[in-house]
Amino acid sequence: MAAKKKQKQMKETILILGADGYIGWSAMLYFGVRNNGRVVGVDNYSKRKQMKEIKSESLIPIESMNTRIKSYEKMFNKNNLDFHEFDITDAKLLGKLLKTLKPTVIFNFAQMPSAPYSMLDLDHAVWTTKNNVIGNLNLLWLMKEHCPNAHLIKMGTMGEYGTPNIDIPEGFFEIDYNGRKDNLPFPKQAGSFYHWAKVFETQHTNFASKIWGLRATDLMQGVVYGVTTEESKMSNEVSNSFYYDGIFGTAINRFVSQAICGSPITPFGKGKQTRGFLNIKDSMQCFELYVMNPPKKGEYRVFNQLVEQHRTVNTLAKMVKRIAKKKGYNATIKNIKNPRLESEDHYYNAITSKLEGLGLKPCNFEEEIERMFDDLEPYKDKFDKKTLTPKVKWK
Ligand code: USQ
Repeated sequence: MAAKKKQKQMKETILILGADGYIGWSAMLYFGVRNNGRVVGVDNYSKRKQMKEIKSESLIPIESMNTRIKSYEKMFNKNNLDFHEFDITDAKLLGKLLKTLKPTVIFNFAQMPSAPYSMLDLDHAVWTTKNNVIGNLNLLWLMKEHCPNAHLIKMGTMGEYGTPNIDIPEGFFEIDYNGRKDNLPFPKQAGSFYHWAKVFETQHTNFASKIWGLRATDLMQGVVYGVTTEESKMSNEVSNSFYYDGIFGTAINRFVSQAICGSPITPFGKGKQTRGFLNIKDSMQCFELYVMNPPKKGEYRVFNQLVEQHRTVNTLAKMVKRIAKKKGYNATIKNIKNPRLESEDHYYNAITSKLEGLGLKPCNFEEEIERMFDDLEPYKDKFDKKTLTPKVKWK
């Protein structure tokens, strides 16, 4: 397996911004174990605060960062993880850390990840934009000053492209217009203020690479699903968060939760919306492949990071229902009024050949969904069904 073969060779100083999140904490553990250098996390704990704000919580209890790191040290007999609590929109604090740490790889996951949260009201749209766009802009500017050779791996989203009626290339495409040709960024048609914030981050990153020679990997990630990684399943003290509510819960994670807690599975509207999906473990493997295969100085490159595509939410709902039956749950499906404004029946075909070229070996989709039932079963009495209802409307 590609990921294992390269394990011994990794000796980087890795900075993970957004280290307390669903993806960030999994990455802290993943690289902590596999990297022979330091792995330093930063987070402002905004997600923990937002869960209180929306009166929900991670289904799986999560420990403080201190406890998580101490447990990691005992479990893996390594002491290469560190953590700093601060907000990367504070340029002074971020600059100080970059100057002293001199990271060789920087992951930027320090973004508010929910489309509905950004559509709650004006304040939330503004906050999302400020948090996500300014945080990334600070990072780009301060990388230029303190660690211009570091490799930035930035979390973008497939949602930046929207759902065009043509194939979606990896960031750029050749266009022939009025007899002239050029290789241009693919048009962006995001569907929420969250997704638009990602578009701005993408444009800033591309521009900063061009003018300052930064190396950057921008990953257009599909919808991530799954509960545990190889490391986070080893002990409750290093557990990862899991959200299923109407604001932070995403499609498959919600569908499996609904099946377990006896609520109908809810495709929105016609349910023919198609997206690309990948397991959280696939996501980790992709990150490792980027670290092991960095871009050249001044290179800005884009990967479409998804594995399962051409899946409508109706198809996913039926698949989850079938697997639920196998696991002893009698799930039902109810298409509900779509709270979002989005195309509910459209063409969708994203090119993903770059990751295939790097040797990604994805997990088996159905097996992983089945595993989710096993992972969530111990928490089945903890679901708060009230929070499942999507309440944020686009209009
Ligand atoms: N959907 C349903 N029923 C539900 C929940 C969602 O039909 O109960 C539908 C939505 O209408 C949408 C699709 O499923 O058409 C995906 O929605 P989602 O909530 O799973 O994901 P999304 O809002 O698109 O955002 C998530 C992450 C975000 C990431 C994005 C990748 O929250 O951080 O950027 O997935 S992508 O969707 O490819 O843009």
